[in-house]
Amino acid sequence: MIVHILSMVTRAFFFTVFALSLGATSAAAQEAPRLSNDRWSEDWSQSDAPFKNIALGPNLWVDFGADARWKFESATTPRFGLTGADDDSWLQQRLLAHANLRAGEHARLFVELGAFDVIGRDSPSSNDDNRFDVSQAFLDLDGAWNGSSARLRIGRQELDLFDRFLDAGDSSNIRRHYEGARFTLNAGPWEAEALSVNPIANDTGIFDDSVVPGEHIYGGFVTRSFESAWLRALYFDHARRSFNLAGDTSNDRRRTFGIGAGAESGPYEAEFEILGQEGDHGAQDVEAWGAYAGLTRSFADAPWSPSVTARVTYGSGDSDPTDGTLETYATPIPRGSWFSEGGFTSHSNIIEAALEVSARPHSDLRLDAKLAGLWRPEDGDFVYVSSHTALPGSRGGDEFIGLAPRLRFTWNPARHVTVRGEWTMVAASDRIESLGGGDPQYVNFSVALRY
Ligand SMILES: [Ca+2]
Ligand SMILES: [Ca+2]
Repeated sequence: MIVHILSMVTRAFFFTVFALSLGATSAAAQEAPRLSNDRWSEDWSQSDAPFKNIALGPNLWVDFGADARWKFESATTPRFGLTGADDDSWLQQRLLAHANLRAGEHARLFVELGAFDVIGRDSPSSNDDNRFDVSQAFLDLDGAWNGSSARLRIGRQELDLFDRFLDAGDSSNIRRHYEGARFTLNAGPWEAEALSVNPIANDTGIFDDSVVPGEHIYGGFVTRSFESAWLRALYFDHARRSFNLAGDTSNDRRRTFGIGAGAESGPYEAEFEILGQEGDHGAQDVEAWGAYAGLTRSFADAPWSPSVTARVTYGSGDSDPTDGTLETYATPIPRGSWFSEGGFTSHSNIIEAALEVSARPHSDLRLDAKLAGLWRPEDGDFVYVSSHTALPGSRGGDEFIGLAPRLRFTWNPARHVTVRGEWTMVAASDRIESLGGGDPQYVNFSVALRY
């Protein structure tokens, strides 16, 4: 433990000295892009900031960059107190450094290395610790013609595709990584994407991460944009080995078909999505579906420019465990933080009906408050938490799970600094209490530096 803390502190010290020395010299940066979670997407080609846009040859440039995040998390009555997990608090440290080598307009190599530590956590997660490893290492080949463009990306990479699934897992200390190929095409109002990837299993040693055996995702989507609307069709095939769902651990292979649409009109913005799943879970057939609908009203001229969103998120549950058909929805790579970072709610067997208010008291500060009601569509199926973890004994009884408030803030006191916090809980239903459970509560606070 002491050695672990010393090693973590030493790394943090050298990293901070490095970051501060860069920050001190970067005031004169010109044409610097917005710093993004997707560091590869930043265009530094017009910048004279230190360590960016360094010419190596007549047609060769390199950008260097780094990220650090320290995040405190605390969980009280985790998983409704029904899985034997005790109250827990811990500190995460994420250190990343990347090089972006650009060869002309048509090729680039992006390599990102990371070191990750968590201290003080009693029940560690597989996304906590990694002494040193390759987070991303990919080659991009780009082409452009008549206003259209195409990109082939090959290698280890992150995916952050949709609001509710295939997300990068940024709330965890270590993000999700994949190995494979991804092809993106932009042509006028059309965007199309096809990918075939294997998820990477995080291993705590140095340069020892490798693909998850038996897990594979392939598929893609097509989006058509209109003047103030968009329409999308998607298809993904996801295979998982020994996947535990609805009380049965089996190989799971499910194909997800979906359509989504969004539109804006004046201060209103609407979005919907519907997804069907079919495939196999062991000896059972999979027949499941998920859906989302949301409507936002913005008040751009009012103080703090607030907006109000009403939304419903749905994931089907299994009505009968003995009928040979598994109806529990299990989205490919779910974005847990869609509900909250507390992990109280999963996309499986869920109806979340929520009202959210967002406001910007200042251009650098965003506040969000959400109140959600949580129900199960099928009382014959479990209550699920985290990704797809079933709460023991939760089959049967009332559908209502509880009321979940959430408060969040995001503050950018400087261009290179992001401070975030979240508090959330569930006022658990009588049904949860009758099982011996209670009200789970979660809070986090993080400071992130980026160069
Ligand atoms: Ca490793
Ligand atoms: Ca069934």
